Amino acid sequence: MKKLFILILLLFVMVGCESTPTEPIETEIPSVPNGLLPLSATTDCAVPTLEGGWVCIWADEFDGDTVDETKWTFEEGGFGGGNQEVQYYSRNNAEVVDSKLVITAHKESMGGKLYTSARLNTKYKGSFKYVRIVVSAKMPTGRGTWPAIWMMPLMSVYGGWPRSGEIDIMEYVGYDVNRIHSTIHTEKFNHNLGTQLGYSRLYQDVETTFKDYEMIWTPGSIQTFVDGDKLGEFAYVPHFNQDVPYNQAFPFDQEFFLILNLAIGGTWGGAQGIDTEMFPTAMEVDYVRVYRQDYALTDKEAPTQPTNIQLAQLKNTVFWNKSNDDYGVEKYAIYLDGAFHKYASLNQMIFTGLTVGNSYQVQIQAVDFVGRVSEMSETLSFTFSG
Ligand SMILES: [Ca+2]
Ligand SMILES: [Ca+2]
Repeated sequence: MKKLFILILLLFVMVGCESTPTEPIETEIPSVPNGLLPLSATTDCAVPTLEGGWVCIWADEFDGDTVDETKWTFEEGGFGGGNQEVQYYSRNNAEVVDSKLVITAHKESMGGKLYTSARLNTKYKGSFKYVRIVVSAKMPTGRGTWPAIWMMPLMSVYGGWPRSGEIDIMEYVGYDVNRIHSTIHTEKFNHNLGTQLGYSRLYQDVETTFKDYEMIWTPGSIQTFVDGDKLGEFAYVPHFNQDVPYNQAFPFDQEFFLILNLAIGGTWGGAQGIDTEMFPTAMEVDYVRVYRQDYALTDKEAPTQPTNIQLAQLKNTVFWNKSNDDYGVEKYAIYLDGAFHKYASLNQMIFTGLTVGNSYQVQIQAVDFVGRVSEMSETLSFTFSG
């Protein structure tokens, strides 16, 4: 009896011990030069992290009963998307069914148009820069369809289309079955000039199976993928763009928002007419996930020294070889005569407002996302010409 009592007492003591507050487990918060903290994944993303330090910061799994208007805005009307498209966009053409966004085009008259469809964007609700976006989607069927997963600039700081850029992660025209396109438009490279930069490739079963349409966007680089297979790669190369400010070639250093739509007809989608028998036809989207690199946890090394700093064809402009870094160079610090002057987001700098005829000693230092800096570059002597 006494033994049993002792045993029970011991059990109580042990349980008591376990429930006593203990020291919190030490989680090591990395100390980085610019004080950046680790990211927390958004709770509504089914895949909160991806290998390589990517953390989901925005997502829609389309698990509700309706389109979540805290994340999406409907663009409604018969404006034709700037491409003479023939649909009228209505919110009635988008619904959430079985954890998927379904955008359906119908043959029905509305607002002077013969067809209806839907277009949604994340403007002011989700804007992103230097992210990885994964969209699982299934293309509609039919000649005359033109669905897209694409991005437009939030603030258009370099001016109206195409000066502030457009990123077409994925475009599809129904008359060219199974061919996926990926394109960027900028002031120097756009479809009005016939100079847009694009890639396209044939895939299989894009109208019957869901595929991951993906973009990885880092400073000076945009890559696109279909089910992990690289489709497009766009990079800023200052040597080949010496004649223009970097933003005319590559304005992708600003925030962009996402757009999902299914256009009917238009300059491209309607190039081979519209099959009036195909309706209704739908693009389905299973999820949209946006990831950002968790630099605070992943980045361990300083960037390499910028090299080969030289004068560009464009006056008062210098460019240099891009620095390498374990997780990317966020910006370059430009020094004149040993004093900090300005940051440049890519490896080109146009000087303004200096003293005409004065010579300056230019040096460049690369800065990564956690604030680690490279060694200072060699010096370039440069005379400001006004
Ligand atoms: Ca889903
Ligand atoms: Ca680094």
